[in-house]
Amino acid sequence: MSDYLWFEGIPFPIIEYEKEIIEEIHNKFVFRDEDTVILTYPKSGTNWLIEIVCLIQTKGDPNWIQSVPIWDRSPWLESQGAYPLLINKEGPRLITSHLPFHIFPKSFFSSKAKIIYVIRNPRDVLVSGYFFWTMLSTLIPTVAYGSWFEHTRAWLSMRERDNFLLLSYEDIKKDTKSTIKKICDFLGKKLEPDELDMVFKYSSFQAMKENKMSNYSLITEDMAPNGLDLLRKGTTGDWKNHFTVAQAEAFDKVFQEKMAGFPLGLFLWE
Ligand code: PPS
Repeated sequence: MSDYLWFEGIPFPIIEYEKEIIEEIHNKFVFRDEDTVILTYPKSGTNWLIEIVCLIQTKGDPNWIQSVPIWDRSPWLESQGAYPLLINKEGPRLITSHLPFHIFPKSFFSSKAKIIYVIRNPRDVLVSGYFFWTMLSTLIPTVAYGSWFEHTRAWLSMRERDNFLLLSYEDIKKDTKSTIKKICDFLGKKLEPDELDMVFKYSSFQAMKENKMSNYSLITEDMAPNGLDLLRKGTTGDWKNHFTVAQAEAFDKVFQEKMAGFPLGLFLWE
């Protein structure tokens, strides 16, 4: 377990994270009402959402997403570098986080800051994470950020709040334009039809794969000696190519146990 930093029962990858910072964020980070947070369990479509929200902010103009790295446009709250950057940033902030509910900054719960929480079929999360984590130079033996079930159950308890928008990777994939409109409504933004087309175009899988500011090709060799393929496949249901029948059955059983009590309509994936 030496490749992890453990905090409040949650493992964090050792690179980029420090216990003191996570603790300070939890207790002292002050949310502002105009902040927007993209919150996910890893591998659920975080970067896709960041790209969409950035493009909504620029009304489809790709200049910003093509000139500034994605992690500077929407800094990762819990990472070492982001924290000083965020507290000194003026105006509305776009913030990314994978933090579980119980470690999230306390100030959020008394603010009007907005959260967009994206869920994805945990079977696909597992497959996506498997391919991604094995490309990092530190071998990661367990799941960073703890259990998908705990993360999802706790954050879903917020789903009726006005400042919380729940989306699923599968819905975004099925009808991207409707989802973009939904995000605009939530953020109080309005796009003309041609602006919406541009947001759609520049946030597509192919456009992101080719955008070096968003495809993680800027990540240094010491962290990922063979490069990182963030935009791997971008599909739903890839787990069927990787799970055995026995694994799929075992997963179903655990899913039913862990997510008992939640309306099944929340989890409409294959
Ligand atoms: S991370 O490392 O946790 O921040 O990863 P995250 O961005 O959450 O998830 C990566 C997966 O999202 C897919 N992705 C996309 N799919 C469709 N369209 C677009 N534009 C897009 N951008 C990212 C990406 O391909 C990863 O999924 P897999 O299944 O591995 O391909």
